[in-house]
Amino acid sequence: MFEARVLEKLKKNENNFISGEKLSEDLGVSRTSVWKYINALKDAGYNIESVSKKGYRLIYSQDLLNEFEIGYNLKTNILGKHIHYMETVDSTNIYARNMAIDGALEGTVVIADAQITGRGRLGRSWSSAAKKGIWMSVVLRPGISPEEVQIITIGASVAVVKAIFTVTGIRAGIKWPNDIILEGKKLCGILTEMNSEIERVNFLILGIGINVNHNPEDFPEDIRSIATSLKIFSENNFNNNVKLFTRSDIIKELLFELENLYIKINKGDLKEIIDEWKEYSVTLGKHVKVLYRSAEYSGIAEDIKEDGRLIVNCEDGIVREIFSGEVSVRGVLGYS
Ligand code: BT5
Repeated sequence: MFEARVLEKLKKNENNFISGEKLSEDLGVSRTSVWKYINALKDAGYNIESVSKKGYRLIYSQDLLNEFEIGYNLKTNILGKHIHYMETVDSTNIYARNMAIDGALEGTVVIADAQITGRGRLGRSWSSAAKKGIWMSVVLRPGISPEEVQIITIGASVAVVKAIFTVTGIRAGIKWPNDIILEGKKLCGILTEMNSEIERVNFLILGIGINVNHNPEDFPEDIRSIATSLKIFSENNFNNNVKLFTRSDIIKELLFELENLYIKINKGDLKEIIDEWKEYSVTLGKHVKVLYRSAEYSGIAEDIKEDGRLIVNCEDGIVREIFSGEVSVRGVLGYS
């Protein structure tokens, strides 16, 4: 049995011993129960030392993911108040959608250590290696119309970049509409799926995949040259023995940033989101190639509108407004 109260006591005393007697007194349970709880925590992956006459101590347990780790010191009021963690799932987006249909509260977070059939946009797949990344979906019920949904993806990409910077000091860029990139390679993808009526959004599933602790060989061969992780970037740039990043720290900061975003969207404060997006954009001002159905245009990406449309001044003299989902954009020189 996973007992959060025991874990909390051990965490507050991390690296110091706390006696079984004190734990049993503080928690009002028997010494045998304490012993069982400790064993359950060890089974869940925590590194706990037990020494007779001294008691138990938690030794730094690297990058464990579970409801407790995400909920501990979480700074949000709406997002992440309900967390559903699984070791493995087909896709967190599918799971979250089913929970939302069954009435899951807004802000419910579904997260897994591994996805078997992680999904990208337009039927593409998302590689989700076990324990290497953040594979997470959030149930949202915003008061917006279906045409406005694009702003959620735009804003979420800003939230991802800010959260990664706060926790790791690494500054990623945003490639329109929803790719987060580092050194021209994809670090994170966002998939927003909607359940709506004609004028009203019932709920949104905001799915976010971030590559965190991958080594190059953790990616399938066909995407190894276009994908990167925070660990790969750090090894390339800081030239040291990079420790693993703690995914729960990034998740907590991300939920905090997403909540700020969500509050702005519900207030209709879209300009600020777009301005921040522009600050992190690696697309604006670049020569891009737009593939739309069977046609192809080249031009300069000049601006982004409040509804998320990209304005491209094309070489044939026409200024086109591009919606995501209709096109894919690639810099003519390389991926970014
Ligand atoms: C995306 O699609 O970028 C959206 C990815 C969303 C993934 C999250 S994980 C949690 C949630 N649950 C899900 O099932 N999905 C969401 P798109 O723009 O279509 O990009 C997909 C393309 O990116 C693939 O065709 C590959 O080329 C590439 N790709 C696949 N896995 C990748 C990875 N781990 N890192 C970088 N690139 C990847």
